[in-house]
Amino acid sequence: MKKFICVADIGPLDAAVKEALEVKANKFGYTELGRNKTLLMLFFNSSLRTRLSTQKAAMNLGMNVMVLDVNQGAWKLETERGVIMDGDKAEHLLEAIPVMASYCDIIGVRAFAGLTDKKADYEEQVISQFLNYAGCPVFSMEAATRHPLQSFADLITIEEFKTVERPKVVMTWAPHPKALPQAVPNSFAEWMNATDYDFVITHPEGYELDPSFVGSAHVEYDQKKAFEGAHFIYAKNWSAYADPNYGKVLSTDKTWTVDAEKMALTDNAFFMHCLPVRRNMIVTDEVIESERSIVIPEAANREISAQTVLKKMLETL
Ligand code: AN0
Ligand code: CP
Repeated sequence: MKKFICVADIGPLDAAVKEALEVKANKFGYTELGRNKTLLMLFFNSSLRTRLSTQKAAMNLGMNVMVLDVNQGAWKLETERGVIMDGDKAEHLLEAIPVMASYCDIIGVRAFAGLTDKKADYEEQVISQFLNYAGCPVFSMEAATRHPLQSFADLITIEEFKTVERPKVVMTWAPHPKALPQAVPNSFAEWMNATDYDFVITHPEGYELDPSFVGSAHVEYDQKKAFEGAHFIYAKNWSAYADPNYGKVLSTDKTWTVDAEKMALTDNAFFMHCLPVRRNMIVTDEVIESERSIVIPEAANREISAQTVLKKMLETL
């Protein structure tokens, strides 16, 4: 595998999940694969899980790991071509990418949507430059429009916890004080649409996602109706996608917070969230602390999704 940006890059999902579960059962069975191979992880944005789980995954494979926080200790990088660089950015990505690639074998990049220029975000202006100029395998650690390592971990988690063949999975918008990207919900929708699950998205009016990600999902504006009979509730906030409100917070309506009363409408559903989560905005203390909350095993599976992706990349080096 030369790139991991979207669901299509991993191939058939049943085979990918099978491989992930094999990796999980035998994390240290592939330590020779990464010997003398170096992973560079590049962060334009903060991270807890992605940083630690991906580093751990690479170490499980015997790799060496370098982590660079752009904007903290490195030169600030210009990402747009043609800009007169008389501001605070000392270096251009077009030099930085081949230089960084010369020191490593695989590059992981985290570069969130800026949420001001929809076209630039949805063209994946930053990660596509890595794909074009790195000359080595590149994977997304959350780019402008998708977070595939998260969605892969989510899928593994659902496969582990499901008790019916085709579970009803409901992705619900929930309130948050700050504008967040659409990457996590886009990506979750993309992966769920690639399964045969019954997949439903619920959100207030104005929070419609890019139709190409919504795909064949059923959109239900009545959150309580959406929750009826659900086996998994996947909560997430996102900012508006539709013009003229792209990147804006349209509502912080706490009647959308996931609470015990709404969970009672489900078929004893598991509660999921990618984390970090703001308690009593997105979800109540009671629900996230309940025995049906699987946010911790979900986060633990980030190590497994990352190790599976790195393994597949190392196998093609
Ligand atoms: C980010 C987001 O919503 O895309 C990262 C989630 C994995 N969340 C925040 O910035 C709070
Ligand atoms: N879920 C996730 O990607 O978390 P971090 O932002 O902490 O990496």
